Amino acid sequence: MFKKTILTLMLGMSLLNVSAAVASYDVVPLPQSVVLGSDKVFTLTATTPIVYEGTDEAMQRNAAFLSEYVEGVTGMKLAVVAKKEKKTPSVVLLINEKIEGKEAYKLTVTPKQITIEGSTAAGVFYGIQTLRKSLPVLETAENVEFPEVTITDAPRFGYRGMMLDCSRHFFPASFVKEFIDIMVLHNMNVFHWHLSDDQGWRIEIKSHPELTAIGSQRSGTIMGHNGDVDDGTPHGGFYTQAEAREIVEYARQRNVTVIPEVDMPGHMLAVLAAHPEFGCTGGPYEVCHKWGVFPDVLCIGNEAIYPLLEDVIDELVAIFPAEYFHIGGDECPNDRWKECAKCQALAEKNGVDMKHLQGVFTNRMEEYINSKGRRMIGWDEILEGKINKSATIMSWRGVEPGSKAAALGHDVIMSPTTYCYFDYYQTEARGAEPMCIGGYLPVSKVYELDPAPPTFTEEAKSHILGAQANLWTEYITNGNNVEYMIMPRMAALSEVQWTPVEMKNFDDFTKRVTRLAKLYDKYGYYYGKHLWADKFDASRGGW
Ligand code: TNX
Repeated sequence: MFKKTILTLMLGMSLLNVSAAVASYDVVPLPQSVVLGSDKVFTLTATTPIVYEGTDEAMQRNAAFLSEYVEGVTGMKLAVVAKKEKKTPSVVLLINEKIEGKEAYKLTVTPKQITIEGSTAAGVFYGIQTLRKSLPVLETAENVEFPEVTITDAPRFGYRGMMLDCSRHFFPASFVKEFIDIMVLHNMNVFHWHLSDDQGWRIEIKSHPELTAIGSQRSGTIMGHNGDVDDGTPHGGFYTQAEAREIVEYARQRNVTVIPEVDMPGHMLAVLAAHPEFGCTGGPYEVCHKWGVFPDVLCIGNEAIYPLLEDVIDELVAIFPAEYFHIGGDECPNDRWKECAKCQALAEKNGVDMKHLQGVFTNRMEEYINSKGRRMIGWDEILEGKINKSATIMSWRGVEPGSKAAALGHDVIMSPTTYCYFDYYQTEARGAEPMCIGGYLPVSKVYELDPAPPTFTEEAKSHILGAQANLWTEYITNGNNVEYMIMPRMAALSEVQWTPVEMKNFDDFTKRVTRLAKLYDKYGYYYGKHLWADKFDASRGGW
């Protein structure tokens, strides 16, 4: 019996050696320049050290990440060392100030050394991501051959975002970290955290414990697409400030900035449930069981709401060091304001009509956010008020609002439904798919987005910070489902965000994303299989 096992093992290993473990630079997102050298290779083995330069903590962490990645994919545990031994073939991580761009890197493979250089540790980090994705995905490997190459690379956009709605459904902090890991795998650097909506308030505010005590729990959820039947199952949860800080730090170590969003003055029923006096009618209100846009919003003519909002902002800016704070601002009907004496008085005082009243609120919030040394982002509806140029616009109702905003001189993040709404179906064959909000957004469509198209003036282009996809979670109740909705669409988005537009090619991407999907399999991620006839099982949908 024992002998037989040994024999099988030996056979297995010799088979592995036959299928030589060779790295491939066909990675996602496609780097700017990949120049292959001669036929020579660098052979990475379990004894190859990863050398980082000096005492920089971030560089040491980079080395540790690389070691972890290599182990995860090949099983080889590479040592991390602070000094290079002459003659020892090594992977060397270096800061090189001559490399232009703070996220740029150069990856060089020669038979003696793999070198990753960047002018910052973040640049080196992206070189590490490319190296990690070039590894062959095997059960175990004794060594991996890296063909000689010089890769020079930098992202097209500085803002490469993903939004996760944690209000409609709550996801535990451990899953939020996993979401960040998935972002890192796709070279993304901004996590937009949607922390409040009508259906739940999800962040602890120490000066207002009622926000989570009441606002984080709903007593049930309507079934189907706003059907008549409530599931009667309580749903709730919130992140403590300690958890939020831990997530911010986890993200920071991986070069991801976390931007919190508190959606106001609409989408606020969870707050009104705790503070009925802050609605125009006085309520009663409840944390919402349904999805949609609701007439009950904050009574912005009531001076008493502002200390609460300011307390929330104060506590959040202390947790989130990001340059930006997102105030939402979408889908805020003015039906109640029209009937409310306080809101009418506010409009009169500011000489605006009801249509432009939200702008008065937005500018006031911006002023407060600016006084905290931060900049404000809002969904594109905020453009409808007369707002300041300093506000950054997140364009979701198509590319058009963003194009208009950029022409007006606002900074813009492109996140149009037509390319970036990952809550939409991935296929038109909806039969066996998990229930979605609607729509149709295949991987190929995501790939088509150009956030700064040639039709924009150079001036307007300079205002496009980047692109982001949004995962609204009305119909997405657990982490597996989140994974299924974002991958591989995130891979397509990563080339929109990172790769020079003239190098994008969907057919070529399809080949490379097929390699990347092996890594998805290795990590045990759920993902949509619609691109692959051989993996697609019609009876199970894309699962
Ligand atoms: C619109 S996008 C919304 C969300 C919904 C989403 C569903 C935006 C700023 N508002 O409240 O969840 O559509 O796709």
